[in-house]
Order: sequence, then structure tokens, then C-alpha cells
Amino acid sequence: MMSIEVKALPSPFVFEPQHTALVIIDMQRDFIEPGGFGESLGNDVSLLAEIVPSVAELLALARRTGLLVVHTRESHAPDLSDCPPAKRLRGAPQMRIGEPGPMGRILVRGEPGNAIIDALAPVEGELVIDKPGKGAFYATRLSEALSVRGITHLLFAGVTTEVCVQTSMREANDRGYECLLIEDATASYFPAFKQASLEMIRSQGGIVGWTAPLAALKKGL
Ligand code: C5J
Repeated sequence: MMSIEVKALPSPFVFEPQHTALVIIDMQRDFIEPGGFGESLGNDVSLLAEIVPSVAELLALARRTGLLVVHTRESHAPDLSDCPPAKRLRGAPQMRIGEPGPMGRILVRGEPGNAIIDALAPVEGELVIDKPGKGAFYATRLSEALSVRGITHLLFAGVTTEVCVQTSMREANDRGYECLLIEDATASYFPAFKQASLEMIRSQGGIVGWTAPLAALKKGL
């Protein structure tokens, strides 16, 4: 079996493509385009839009290499039965999950704003996981979908670094996956939080996993 070694921190990250998936977290209009959930919370969405070219390059690389590709969407059922009040009732009343916004009901499955942005649209054969939580494993079929395919290693990208990406990576780490976060393919509305998350993940010998720039992955492949 072919083994790939990536120059990563805190040490080299080694994986076999046939047992590795790329997990792209929540690259949705709701977070990245004006008028969605992210902007409704008072954030500058242009900070997230900046990583779209890197994520697109990473996605193209994963497709060429034959990695399993998983896209996630943070989304709720139209009746909000999967959205606990503790999540729904945060923020100003007119901007809450389920309320109408310029791109449809905020963070509701099937609404225009909930779609993955066109530049990163999933293609046939890729998994799309709708998740009601911040973590990709909570209340989803992701764990089973990965284990039936023999996946042991995960490459992470997407938004936002310290919320859904970090939560998903920690969930994956606890489930025994070896995880690498691609540094320039993830972003936060708060650059300092992104930086802190990268450092937290790879600290203490890689307590949550590894991080590396996209160029290092490209070199390894
Ligand atoms: C947030 C996410 N930040 N995808 N969601 O609410 O990180």
C-alpha cells in the first residue's frame, strides 16, 4: 500500500490514501456569503471567503488522488425539532435559527442559504452530512459511513476553525481517527481564534492531531 508522508506539526503525518477521507466542514452560503447565519451574528464574512481558492485546490487534489470526500452542512429540520432552545434562542430575536433571512430561513435544511457554495459543490459519489450540532459526529451517520469504508485518517478543512472544525476534529480524535488540519484551508471570523486553535490542536505532542499548510500536503502527494 502507498504511504504518503506530509511535513506537519508537531511531527510528520503519514497516511494511506485508500484509508483517508477529506472532510470539508460547513462551506455553506449561510457562513460565507452576506445575508446568512454568520453575518446575522455580526461577523465579517469576507474573512471566510478568503480561503475558498485553497479549499477548492484541496478538493481538486483529493478528487485526483481518489480520497473519499465528505462535505458537512450545519442545518436543521424545517420544524426545528433538532434544534434545542439552548441553540435557537441565542442572539437577537429576528436573527435566530429558523427566522427568515435574505437567503431563506436561517440554517434550515433545503433553504438557499444552507447550500454549500457553488465553488465547492459536491459531486456524485461524495458524502454530504447534515449535522444539527457543531461536531460532525453528533447525531449524524458519519461514524458508520467512515467505518464501513475502512477510513482511519481524516484531512480537515472548512469553517469555522475554533467552532465546527475544532469540535469535529476533537470528536474524530476521540473515536480513534488520525487527523490533519490543513492550515490555509480553514478560517475563522476571529483570526486570533484560528491561530489559537491550530496551536491547541498540535500542542502536547498532537493532543488533537496535526496541522500543515496545503503546500506540504501537495509536496507529500
Ligand atoms: C458556527 C460553524 N460557527 N460551522 N458554525 O456556528 O463553525
